[in-house]
Amino acid sequence: FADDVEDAIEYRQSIFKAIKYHFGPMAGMIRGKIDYDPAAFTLHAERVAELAKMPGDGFIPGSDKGDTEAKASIWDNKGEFDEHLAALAENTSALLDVSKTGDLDQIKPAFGEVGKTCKGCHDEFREE
Ligand code: ASC
Repeated sequence: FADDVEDAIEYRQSIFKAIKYHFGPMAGMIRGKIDYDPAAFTLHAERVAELAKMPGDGFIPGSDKGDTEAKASIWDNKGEFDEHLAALAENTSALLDVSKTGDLDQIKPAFGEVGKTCKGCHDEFREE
Protein backbone atom coordinates (compact mmCIF):
# COMPACT_ATOMS: atom_id res chain seq x y z
CA PHE A 1 0.00 0.00 0.00
CA ALA A 2 1.01 3.55 -0.53
CA ASP A 3 2.72 5.05 2.49
CA ASP A 4 0.06 7.72 2.85
CA VAL A 5 -2.65 5.07 3.14
CA GLU A 6 -0.67 3.21 5.83
CA ASP A 7 -0.09 6.49 7.63
CA ALA A 8 -3.77 7.45 7.43
CA ILE A 9 -4.83 4.12 8.93
CA GLU A 10 -2.26 4.38 11.70
CA TYR A 11 -3.27 7.98 12.35
CA ARG A 12 -6.99 7.30 12.78
CA GLN A 13 -6.39 4.12 14.80
CA SER A 14 -4.18 6.15 17.14
CA ILE A 15 -6.87 8.78 17.55
CA PHE A 16 -9.51 6.15 18.35
CA LYS A 17 -7.07 4.57 20.81
CA ALA A 18 -6.57 7.92 22.54
CA ILE A 19 -10.35 8.43 22.64
CA LYS A 20 -10.73 5.03 24.29
CA TYR A 21 -7.97 5.91 26.79
CA HIS A 22 -10.00 8.90 27.97
CA PHE A 23 -13.45 7.34 27.54
CA GLY A 24 -12.67 4.39 29.83
CA PRO A 25 -12.12 6.34 33.07
CA MET A 26 -15.30 8.34 32.45
CA ALA A 27 -17.23 5.11 31.96
CA GLY A 28 -15.73 3.82 35.21
CA MET A 29 -16.93 6.90 37.08
CA ILE A 30 -20.38 6.75 35.49
CA ARG A 31 -20.75 3.11 36.51
CA GLY A 32 -19.43 3.76 40.01
CA LYS A 33 -16.39 1.55 39.54
CA ILE A 34 -14.10 4.55 40.07
CA ASP A 35 -14.86 7.36 42.52
CA TYR A 36 -16.30 10.36 40.70
CA ASP A 37 -13.61 13.04 40.48
CA PRO A 38 -15.13 16.12 38.79
CA ALA A 39 -11.80 17.64 37.69
CA ALA A 40 -10.50 14.36 36.29
CA PHE A 41 -13.81 13.70 34.53
CA THR A 42 -13.76 17.13 32.90
CA LEU A 43 -10.16 16.67 31.75
CA HIS A 44 -11.10 13.38 30.08
CA ALA A 45 -14.18 15.02 28.55
CA GLU A 46 -11.98 17.84 27.24
CA ARG A 47 -9.56 15.41 25.62
CA VAL A 48 -12.33 13.36 24.03
CA ALA A 49 -14.06 16.48 22.71
CA GLU A 50 -10.84 17.57 20.98
CA LEU A 51 -9.95 14.10 19.71
CA ALA A 52 -13.48 13.57 18.35
CA LYS A 53 -12.79 16.22 15.70
CA MET A 54 -9.81 14.32 14.35
CA PRO A 55 -10.45 10.76 13.07
CA GLY A 56 -12.17 11.93 9.88
CA ASP A 57 -8.84 13.16 8.53
CA GLY A 58 -7.61 9.56 8.41
CA PHE A 59 -10.38 8.13 6.23
CA ILE A 60 -8.70 9.09 2.96
CA PRO A 61 -9.63 7.44 -0.34
CA GLY A 62 -8.04 4.01 -0.69
CA SER A 63 -7.56 3.55 3.05
CA ASP A 64 -10.22 0.83 3.15
CA LYS A 65 -7.42 -1.58 2.23
CA GLY A 66 -5.00 -2.70 4.87
CA ASP A 67 -4.93 -3.77 8.49
CA THR A 68 -8.20 -2.17 9.47
CA GLU A 69 -11.66 -2.93 10.84
CA ALA A 70 -13.13 -0.10 8.83
CA LYS A 71 -15.80 -1.44 6.47
CA ALA A 72 -15.48 -0.50 2.82
CA SER A 73 -19.07 0.77 3.05
CA ILE A 74 -17.69 3.89 4.78
CA TRP A 75 -16.42 5.11 1.42
CA ASP A 76 -19.69 4.21 -0.35
CA ASN A 77 -21.66 6.13 2.28
CA LYS A 78 -19.18 8.85 3.12
CA GLY A 79 -21.90 11.44 3.77
CA GLU A 80 -23.59 9.24 6.31
CA PHE A 81 -20.27 8.28 7.90
CA ASP A 82 -19.31 11.93 8.20
CA GLU A 83 -22.64 12.61 9.90
CA HIS A 84 -21.75 10.01 12.54
CA LEU A 85 -18.41 11.74 13.11
CA ALA A 86 -20.12 15.13 13.29
CA ALA A 87 -22.56 13.71 15.86
CA LEU A 88 -19.61 12.42 17.89
CA ALA A 89 -18.00 15.87 17.87
CA GLU A 90 -21.30 17.47 18.92
CA ASN A 91 -22.14 14.97 21.64
CA THR A 92 -18.65 15.04 23.14
CA SER A 93 -18.71 18.82 23.15
CA ALA A 94 -22.08 18.72 24.94
CA LEU A 95 -20.62 16.23 27.44
CA LEU A 96 -17.70 18.58 28.11
CA ASP A 97 -20.09 21.47 28.79
CA VAL A 98 -22.26 19.46 31.15
CA SER A 99 -19.24 17.88 32.88
CA LYS A 100 -18.43 21.32 34.27
CA THR A 101 -21.64 21.29 36.34
CA GLY A 102 -20.24 18.42 38.42
CA ASP A 103 -23.79 17.08 38.53
CA LEU A 104 -23.84 13.37 37.73
CA ASP A 105 -27.60 13.46 37.13
CA GLN A 106 -26.90 15.69 34.14
CA ILE A 107 -23.62 14.09 33.15
CA LYS A 108 -24.96 10.52 32.92
CA PRO A 109 -27.42 11.13 30.08
CA ALA A 110 -24.87 13.21 28.15
CA PHE A 111 -22.33 10.43 28.56
CA GLY A 112 -24.97 7.93 27.44
CA GLU A 113 -25.47 9.87 24.22
CA VAL A 114 -21.74 9.69 23.49
CA GLY A 115 -21.70 5.94 24.11
CA LYS A 116 -24.69 5.49 21.81
CA THR A 117 -22.93 7.47 19.11
CA CYS A 118 -19.83 5.26 19.40
CA LYS A 119 -21.91 2.12 19.21
CA GLY A 120 -24.18 3.32 16.41
CA CYS A 121 -21.24 3.94 14.12
CA HIS A 122 -19.43 0.74 15.12
CA ASP A 123 -22.54 -1.35 14.43
CA GLU A 124 -22.79 0.03 10.94
CA PHE A 125 -19.24 0.74 9.84
CA ARG A 126 -16.84 -1.39 11.87
CA GLU A 127 -16.09 -5.09 11.33
CA GLU A 128 -16.86 -7.31 14.33
C1 ASC B 1 -15.92 1.60 24.91
C2 ASC B 1 -15.44 1.11 23.69
C3 ASC B 1 -16.35 1.39 22.75
C4 ASC B 1 -17.47 2.15 23.35
C5 ASC B 1 -18.83 1.62 23.06
C6 ASC B 1 -19.86 2.48 23.75
O1 ASC B 1 -15.34 1.56 25.98
O2 ASC B 1 -14.30 0.49 23.46
O3 ASC B 1 -16.28 1.09 21.49
O4 ASC B 1 -17.17 2.16 24.74
O5 ASC B 1 -18.93 0.32 23.49
O6 ASC B 1 -21.13 1.99 23.51
